[in-house]
Amino acid sequence: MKSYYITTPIYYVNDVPHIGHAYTTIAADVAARLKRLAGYDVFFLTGTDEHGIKNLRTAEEHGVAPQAWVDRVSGEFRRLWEVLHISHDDFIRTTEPRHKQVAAQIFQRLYDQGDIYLGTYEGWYCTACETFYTESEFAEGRTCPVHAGRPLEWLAEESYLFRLSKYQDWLLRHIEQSEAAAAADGSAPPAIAPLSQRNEVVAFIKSGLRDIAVSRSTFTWGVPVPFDPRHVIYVWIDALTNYISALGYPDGERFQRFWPADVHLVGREIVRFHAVIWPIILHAAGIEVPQQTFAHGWLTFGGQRFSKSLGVVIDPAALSREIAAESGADPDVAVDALRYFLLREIPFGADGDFNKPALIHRFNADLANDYGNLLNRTLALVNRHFGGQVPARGSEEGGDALLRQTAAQVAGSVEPFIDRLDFRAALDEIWKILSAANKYLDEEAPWRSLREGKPERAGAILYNTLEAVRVASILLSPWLVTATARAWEQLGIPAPLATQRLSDAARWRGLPAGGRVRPGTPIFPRIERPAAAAPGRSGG
Ligand code: ME8
Repeated sequence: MKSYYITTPIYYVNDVPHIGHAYTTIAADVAARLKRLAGYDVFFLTGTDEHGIKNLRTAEEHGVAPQAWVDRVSGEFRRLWEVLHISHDDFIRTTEPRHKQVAAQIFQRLYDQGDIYLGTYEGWYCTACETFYTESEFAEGRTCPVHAGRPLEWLAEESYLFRLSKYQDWLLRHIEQSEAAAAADGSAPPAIAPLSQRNEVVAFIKSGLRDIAVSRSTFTWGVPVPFDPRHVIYVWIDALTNYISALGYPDGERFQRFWPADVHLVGREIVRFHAVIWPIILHAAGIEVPQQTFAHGWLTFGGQRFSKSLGVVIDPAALSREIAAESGADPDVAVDALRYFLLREIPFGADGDFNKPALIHRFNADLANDYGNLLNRTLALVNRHFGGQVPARGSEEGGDALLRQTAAQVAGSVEPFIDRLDFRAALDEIWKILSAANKYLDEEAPWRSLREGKPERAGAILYNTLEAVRVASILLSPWLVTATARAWEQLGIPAPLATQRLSDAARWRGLPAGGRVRPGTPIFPRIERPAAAAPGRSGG
């Protein structure tokens, strides 16, 4: 069985999660679920980044001991992931002993081989990013290039440094080789995607890598440097090792099974840490490097990046509750709508503005109409004219073959889009089935066959339409976790949706005839009210 290992960044616990964190985590979840559907042995990791000055300062501001603070906020992340139906296989926290031990071990190894040395480090630092910036990177007035308007702090302290510069040429070669392999074989991933981010990273490397500070000595909230307890490991070096500590590096069974990672999914502001520093650390330590870092764009609101540090936040759980209240949908179905919307509306990789009217439009047009109503009206006809039993398949005629071909073609084409993390194209593809099925039902018009005294043909048309819904439901299940399970119940298929694979979607006429359908209330009731302003926004 082939394995697939996908990660999200581990999030800082200086504050509760917002929709930006949900965006990455939902994307990773959809990819993980789709690869499970495709039959892969999947490991999906997320977690929290709990050390460093940023978390420490927030705990102090709240008058709480740092461990108590990070326990609390890390719990908020886990609770939100439950609400959003995130199916991670593990949740790693950098304050756990299993992690600290690996971070220290890697650090020791790099020191023993001479890649880490004692010096002093001076520079301008952004605490929100936990990063030093050089003059060429400053935004106006010596402010942070990521957190608009935030002043940088001058830091000068004794620090261990890592010989990043030594590995510059290796890294460029590695990136080029991965791209040559990808060009030769479409299924091999380039080391950095999308191309815009790759170009930015390569230009950065070519401008000359400098050795970086990898320890701090002015506070103690971190993993102690094993050979010099006056220092703690710099929070980014500590955090990056989560991707292997969670697998039980070096001897764990999971490490053997899942490393190297297939993809580290990150926001574009942290692509350099993942695509420059992390592969160099791994390579220096003699560990295989991940296949790919994929840096997606920023979710913005009125053009401003969602960010607690910037004071622009939406709580995804509150937003889902609001959608549920406005539509009358089940709260879990409202969560599905949010999962769907975020990955349908914005091309993954580009920045995109969050817009609630657009969400409502997608809810009504795509989910309530194209998917939900297709199921409702077909089941109503089956109920009325066939006593609630899935009619017989009949022989193929009229538009049947086209519908069958569309479904088969789509079922076979979704996975490669997910391998490229092109969620939008994957959904566009799946929508071909729903559009074809809606058109098919209208054009084949089973009510006409009934009037003409051809109930078998009417039954066959309804059968094929339900079959298209069956195929679409399997393919949509990574996005619409609850709604597809409801649709599945209504179709009355005995085998649970959770046991289905992509191969079941690819098999036309898999719906058992004669089964009893169970029409229920509409899964996605239309939202009739005009959209209110987006919730949870605190000053800008
Ligand atoms: O950077 N749009 O943690 P963090 C899109 N602890 N994605 C967003 C977003 C937005 N407006 N806001 C946040 C850290 N994200 C480090 C990571 S990994 C070894 C250490 C998502 O809490 C996106 O994935 O600041 C971004 O990279 C991440 O949250 C930053 O989370």
